[in-house]
Amino acid sequence: MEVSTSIERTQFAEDVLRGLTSTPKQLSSRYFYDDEGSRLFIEIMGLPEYYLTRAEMKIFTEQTEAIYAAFVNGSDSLDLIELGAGDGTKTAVLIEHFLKRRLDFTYSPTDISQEANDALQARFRDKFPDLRIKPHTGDYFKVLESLRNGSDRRKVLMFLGSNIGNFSQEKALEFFRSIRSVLNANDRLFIGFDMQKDPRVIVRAYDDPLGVTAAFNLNLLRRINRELDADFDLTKFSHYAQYRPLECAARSFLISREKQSVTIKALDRSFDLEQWEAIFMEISQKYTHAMIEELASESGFAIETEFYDEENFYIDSLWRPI
Ligand code: AVJ
Repeated sequence: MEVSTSIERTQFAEDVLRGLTSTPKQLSSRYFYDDEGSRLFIEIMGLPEYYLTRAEMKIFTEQTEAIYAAFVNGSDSLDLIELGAGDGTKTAVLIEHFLKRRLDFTYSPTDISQEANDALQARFRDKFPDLRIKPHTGDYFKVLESLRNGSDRRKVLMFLGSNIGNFSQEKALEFFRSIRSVLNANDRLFIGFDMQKDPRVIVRAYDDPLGVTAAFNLNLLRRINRELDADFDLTKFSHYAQYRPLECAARSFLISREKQSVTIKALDRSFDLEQWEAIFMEISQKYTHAMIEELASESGFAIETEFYDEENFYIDSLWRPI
């Protein structure tokens, strides 16, 4: 059971207040991942329409040695740090290979969820008894600060799963710049990007016929009901996903099917929704190669090596500080 601290809950309440008093109304996808949300996301990763996980997994299983070689690149040891590790399935493929190669390395999964970190650690201890694992729990930015050290042991930071897609372009740039500020010249950043493709393929991935993605979005309303003592009636909302090819952006919304008022007791107020009013829930940015190059150069990196899947659906890109 996830127990959030009162500081986290206050932050959540503040963000919900800010979002529901904004025009247009919005809620942040960073709050999707309570226990039920994390479970639903695992279910999404197994859906045939959600190609992202499979594409990245294929890159990891089919190009393991090339990824290993690019990470090591002459170093005799490294610290592998994963931001937002989740269930670590993809990383397990790399770790298994690194151990087989007898590389001297540590693995530091970092996640905002203590529960996710504990579960990952238990599973990896079991699966890889020789692995040196040092999990960090907390916000990405706090974890980054703890990485600022003078050690010249090579650090490879991984940010997989196209998690970067949930950031606006501006936030993504800010994030990469703050990573850049804690890296040494010999360190590397390894990022998973979901590429621009047939818009229909993208829309299907975010609007699956079983409605798992709809449930994943609606679950945030349930979380607000539970944690902030609200009365959202989930049956009065429907999930809507779209893709805008000119911006390469997939967005999802919850649409109020009727005119209604919702009360959030923890905020001591009510919010009115018009019939068909949309609450903006999530951006899942897709990328062109030019966008990736621009992000890298604007944040002080150069692209060193890239790993594509065979459909060119997805890229794992290795960046070097410049
Ligand atoms: C975890 C952010 C990569 O945007 O594709 C999946 C979350 N949202 N289905 C994504 C998500 C709807 C996912 N990321």
